Amino acid sequence: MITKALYQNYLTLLLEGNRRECARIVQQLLDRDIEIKTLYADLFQKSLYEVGRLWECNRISVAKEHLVTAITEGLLNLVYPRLFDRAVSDSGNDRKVVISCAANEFHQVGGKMVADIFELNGWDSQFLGANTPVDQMLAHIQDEKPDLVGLSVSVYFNMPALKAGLAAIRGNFHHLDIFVGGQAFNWGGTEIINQYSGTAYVPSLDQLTPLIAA
Ligand code: B12
Repeated sequence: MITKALYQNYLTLLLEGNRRECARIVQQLLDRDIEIKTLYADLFQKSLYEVGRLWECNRISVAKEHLVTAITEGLLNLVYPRLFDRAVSDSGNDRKVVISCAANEFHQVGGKMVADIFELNGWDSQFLGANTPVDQMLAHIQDEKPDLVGLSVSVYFNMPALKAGLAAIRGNFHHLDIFVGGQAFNWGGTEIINQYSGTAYVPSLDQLTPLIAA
């Protein structure tokens, strides 16, 4: 549903900082009932990865990268009516998931997308955002008693922070299922997951399905 031409047009507008036109494109896709996972992966994620590549080879500034991210975070909110419509029509499943970035992890878009996909499928999903200190996350889990906890890590140097988070959750909540994801795993780290029982690595939105259905 997202053609090459549409993607290229969107990317150009995004890099120009034209959020009005970007919003128009996204709204049109939503009006045509695009699958949310497709919108997230094939438009938002794909364009942000490209922006990261352009930034890495010095073809765009840090300021532009920030602008693009801020626009994308705004566009995610256009999905809200559909998110809660679906969640309400599914009348909820009484299951709760808490999703957070690891401590010191500032990349929050991916984790938010994951939270949205759970919400869309009738879960009560709580996204704690970037850089959540471990003690605060533990207190939140204690208060909310979720069925599942997800942790996001994008930069490889935050793997020790992820490990600390996993150790703390497992140490305090022995039977709580945990799932992790994010680009840091492109550089390794699955051996860390194997040290904590009941913990799974989920590489993409598509592969969330078994967890959502469980
Ligand atoms: C925007 C951005 C930032 C913003 C983030 C702001 C925000 N509000 O999120 C800011 C400016 C803070 C930032 C900072 C940095 N960044 Co940056 N950033 C990016 C950029 C351009 C986009 C990130 C993004 O939103 N991607 C889109 C989302 C949708 O993709 P995603 O995160 O992969 O999520 C998907 C999956 O991974 C998965 N997933 C993600 N989380 C989870 C969690 C669970 C539980 C599950 C199941 C799945 C899952 O599902 C998502 C949907 O499919 C990327 C480029 C890129 N390739 O992504 C670089 C990138 C991630 N950044 C990078 C770097 C190096 C940095 C800095 C170190 C730069 C610096 N020198 O300061 C800092 C680190 C800050 C920190 N401590 O975290 C590198 C990381 C490379 C590496 N080797 O680790 C990248 C890849 C850029 C590059 N090409 O080099 N960055």
